[in-house]
Amino acid sequence: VGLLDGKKALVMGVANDRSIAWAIAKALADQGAELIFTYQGERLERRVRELAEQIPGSLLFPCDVSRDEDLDALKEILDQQVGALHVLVHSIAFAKTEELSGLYVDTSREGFAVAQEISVYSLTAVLQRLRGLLAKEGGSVITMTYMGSERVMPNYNVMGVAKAALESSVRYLAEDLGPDGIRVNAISAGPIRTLSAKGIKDFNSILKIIEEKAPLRRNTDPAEVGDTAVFLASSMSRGITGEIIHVDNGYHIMG
Ligand code: 0WD
Repeated sequence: VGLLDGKKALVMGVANDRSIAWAIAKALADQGAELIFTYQGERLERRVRELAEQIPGSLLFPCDVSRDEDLDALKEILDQQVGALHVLVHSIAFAKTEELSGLYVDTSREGFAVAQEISVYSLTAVLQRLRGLLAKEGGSVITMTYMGSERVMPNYNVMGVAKAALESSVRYLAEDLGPDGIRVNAISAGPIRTLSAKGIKDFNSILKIIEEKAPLRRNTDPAEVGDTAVFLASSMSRGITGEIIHVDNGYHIMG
């Protein structure tokens, strides 16, 4: 028997097989969860469909989180097709490449707004629509953050500020949705080489430093994030909400 038998999980943010969302999806499916994927748009459809097909029985819908009509359509189709939702994985972020190098002080108004809208507000926007489905049998919401929210990391800039806002949203959302039996938590993962990470300048040197300095002397394996997501999705973590769990081989404790 799996820890997530009979549970339905919506996973948002698979772009390719390196995406953290994909590692989480595989881990949830291994524990018996039924999966529903969303992809950002046509550009990603074929790739995400090929991945989704590796998990028999999974569903797939488009959803660009910057579009209210996409979010409304997602709510409608899920209301029709699933009786209840137990897990929501939000693994979505975006900042313009030009904001991820140089000085934070040079962030543009537009670059700031886009990073906040896609990386922070999208979680709230999704929950406005899906809280009803998540409340039916109790739900667990998991979003992805990074230590650049707590400390200054070179080049992370506007995304660090966005992640700070995301972590704060996790706490406000946990309070708002707690009475409905919905828990909201974030995983703060160590750096992982994904499509998004490509946008961050000098990513390789960050990985090297972590290998030398993290207490466990290695970088984060996406499967480690997946296993923590299983814990947060399951009733094993039923007493935990509003929490940020670091899955970074301990790097965040180091001076
Ligand atoms: O080191 C890392 N990779 C870390 C990532 C360390 C700690 C946290 N994270 C976070 C990211 O900030 C993000 O919140 O994990 C989450 C997932 O990121 P990822 O797996 O590293 O990156 P990726 O595979 O690129 O998935 C993020 C996806 C987008 O990919 P691209 O690269 O095409 O922007 O977020 C999705 C998109 O598929 N996304 C959207 N989805 C719907 N609507 C939108 C949108 N408007 N914008 C981006």
